[in-house]
Amino acid sequence: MEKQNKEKNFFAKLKEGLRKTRSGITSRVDELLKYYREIDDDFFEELEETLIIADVGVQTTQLIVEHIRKRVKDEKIGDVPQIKDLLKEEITSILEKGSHDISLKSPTVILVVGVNGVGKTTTIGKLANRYHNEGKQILVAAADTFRAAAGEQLELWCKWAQVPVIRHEEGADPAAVVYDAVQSAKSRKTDVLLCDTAGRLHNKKNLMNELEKINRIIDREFPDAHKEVLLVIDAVTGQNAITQASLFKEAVGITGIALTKLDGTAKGGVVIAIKSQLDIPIYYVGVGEQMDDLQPFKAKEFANALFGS
Ligand SMILES: Nc1nc2c(ncn2[C@@H]2O[C@H](COP(=O)(O)OP(=O)(O)O)[C@@H](O)[C@H]2O)c(=O)[nH]1
Ligand SMILES: [Mg+2]
Repeated sequence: MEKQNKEKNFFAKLKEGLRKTRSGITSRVDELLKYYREIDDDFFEELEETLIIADVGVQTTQLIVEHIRKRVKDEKIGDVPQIKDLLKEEITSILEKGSHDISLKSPTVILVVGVNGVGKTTTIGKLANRYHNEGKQILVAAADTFRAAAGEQLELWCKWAQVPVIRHEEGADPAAVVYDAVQSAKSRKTDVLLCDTAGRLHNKKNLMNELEKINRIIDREFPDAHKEVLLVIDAVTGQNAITQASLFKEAVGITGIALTKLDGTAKGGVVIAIKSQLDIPIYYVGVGEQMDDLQPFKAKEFANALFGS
């Protein structure tokens, strides 16, 4: 019963987090369905426009609309409201394709990367709390040593989550922090080591070199650990997120994505673009600034929250 309540709250929260996107996509689709008497070219054009405005991306929108057009023709669909079901099915199938959960077999190292301000530190705090509550031994490495404030912010989150942090002085070598954290994780029998990193993109080459070095240290010093590289992207940045992902993918090989700030945008359609254009699973979505505002991404649930069911 309690589990059921929790799941219900989860879904309500996701739905609330998607409020702006719902009014961007769903309300506009509903208007279209009311306005049009038949499914013609104008209808499809407006449907396309609606999806592009919600940041589903031109390429992905065309793919979706093409599929719907084909199904309308093949299945002789003439009933306008039925389009909503088709749309939901198409979106669900894109979101479901190749998706899987993060693997947390013990020990696991999660290297968290992404540009400045996307929500890396916040996401680590939320994850540390979630995994700690699941009974796992957690350790966090404060490898964003660029500003002292970054380490302080992380320490605060970890205090709330009641998990230990390895932290060096401001300006220290981030790879040395990770090195220390790995040794400590091995001796403490940590289940999950979460590594925060800096994201200063104005010095792209240095940042990528730094991340590659950290990545190598983890591989060399902790070969028995399962490794995940979690790319954090901010839904508000829209299509730019796709460019960021390609950049990080090349440098450190992303295994999964956490998409934050879905609550802050009407352009949450970017989830669909990301899933369709990058062959990377989405592990988590962020729908607010509080500790429990990070949810595992579930394709069906997400589509339901988007289209209301
Ligand atoms: N509304 C909202 N804000 C978020 C979310 N995730 C992070 N933030 C905010 O984004 C800002 C930057 O986060 P931070 O973790 O410092 O980013 P970092 O530079 O990547 O480490 C902070 O003000 C966070 O509270 C989210 O899912 N929703
Ligand atoms: Mg940070």
